[in-house]
Amino acid sequence: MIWNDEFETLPREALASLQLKRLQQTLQRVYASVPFYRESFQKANITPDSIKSLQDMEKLPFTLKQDMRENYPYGLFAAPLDQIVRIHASSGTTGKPTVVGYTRRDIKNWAEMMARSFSAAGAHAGDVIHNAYGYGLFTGGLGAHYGAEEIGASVIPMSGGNTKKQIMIMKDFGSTVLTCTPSYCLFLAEAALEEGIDIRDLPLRVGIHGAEPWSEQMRDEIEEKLGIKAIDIYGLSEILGPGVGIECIEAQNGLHIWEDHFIPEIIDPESGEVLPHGERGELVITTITKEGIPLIRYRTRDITRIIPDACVCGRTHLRLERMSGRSDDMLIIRGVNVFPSQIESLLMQIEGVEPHYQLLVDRDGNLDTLEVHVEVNEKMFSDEIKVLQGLSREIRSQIKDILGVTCEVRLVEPKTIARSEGKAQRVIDNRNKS
Ligand code: DLL
Repeated sequence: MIWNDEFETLPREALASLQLKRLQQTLQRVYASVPFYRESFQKANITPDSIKSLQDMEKLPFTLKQDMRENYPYGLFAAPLDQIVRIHASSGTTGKPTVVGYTRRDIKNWAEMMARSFSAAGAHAGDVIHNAYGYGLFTGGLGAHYGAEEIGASVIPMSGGNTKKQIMIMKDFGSTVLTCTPSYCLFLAEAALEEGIDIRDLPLRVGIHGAEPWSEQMRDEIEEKLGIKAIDIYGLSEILGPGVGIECIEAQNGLHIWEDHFIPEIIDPESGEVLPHGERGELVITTITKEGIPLIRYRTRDITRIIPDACVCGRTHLRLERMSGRSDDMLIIRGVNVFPSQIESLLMQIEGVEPHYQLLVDRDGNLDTLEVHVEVNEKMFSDEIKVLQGLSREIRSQIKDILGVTCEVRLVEPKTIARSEGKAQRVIDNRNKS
């Protein structure tokens, strides 16, 4: 179902003129109230009035995560604190977290975008939404919560953790929609089986998964193991939180990005040049309705492409292809660029392998080494050593043939790779540690 017919199916031309109007208002706002933007526009020799068309956007400087860190905590806010009603933060791997603030209207818009997202995934009033995204500074829990309430569903604010209880509640309360990271979803299914519960027998119908990269093969695995439709949802705290974009259940092919609130661009991450629709590169987003912390041409580091074709669902908003990784997650192993998602896709196509893996990168002298730890299923594990050796040789040679990098493969027992209640840690890179 389409939640907001008027805006979600706006003809492209009307959408573009709405975007331009809102972009110009946003530029005026940040120029007037955020010293960082006034300075960066001045350096680029522009004022908000220089932007007369959407094409002119290329003149605007990029905003980086680093800029948010340097203006920690409130330096990029475009509204005074007495108008900020919520603060979230994302913990980076290094240093201080990135802080974002929402005005009352921002929260309303976010709930609306999450309501659109739930509807696109096929959820509606009457659904019992089991929300296992973490509540707290992380945007996942509260972001999904407000959207679930907006559509009139009954939301269970589970948050992450306490897996046994999650399973009991899911069964007893008759949850029909599950929201959590894709890796935690598989963990839940596995833990349920240990309790003698097959999630396929429960009323659960849809899973809405995001916050970390996952592959089409992992989707198949989730849909098979839980007996549900698994929908990809994208977002990042700097821009909003969950609900920047989502797949529609009709196509399950590309994530509609809510273009009346955001302008997406794809750039070459090396040169910064804008790429035409269809080409893969780094996603850059400009917010055009946010008041608390509007961001101009924010470099997400996420790699995707714009799918320019119209979608069968009738929404006119552009679709982004499933994120294929982050430009800063790209591993360079002996000069070869490798995205963890490529290894995941490859592993998931091999019989006997479970969707739990970890990549260990290290250095031996001057040489990078890659070790792929991957779980095999019970059946495979009980097989003869010869069979296991054959399997590990097959994985090794596929990685070599397809990605061009030599690695060691270690097959490990089922359930030995650490499970996460939030984002899975797929890569351990020890190269920079002495
Ligand atoms: O992860 C917000 C969110 C919560 C999205 C719940 C979806 C569901 P951050 O913690 O700021 O925000 O992390 C944002 O996570 O830049 C991507 O690299 C990654 N990411 C988020 N969704 C997806 C996805 C939330 N569907 C960062 N596929 C982003 C791949 C994703 N990566």
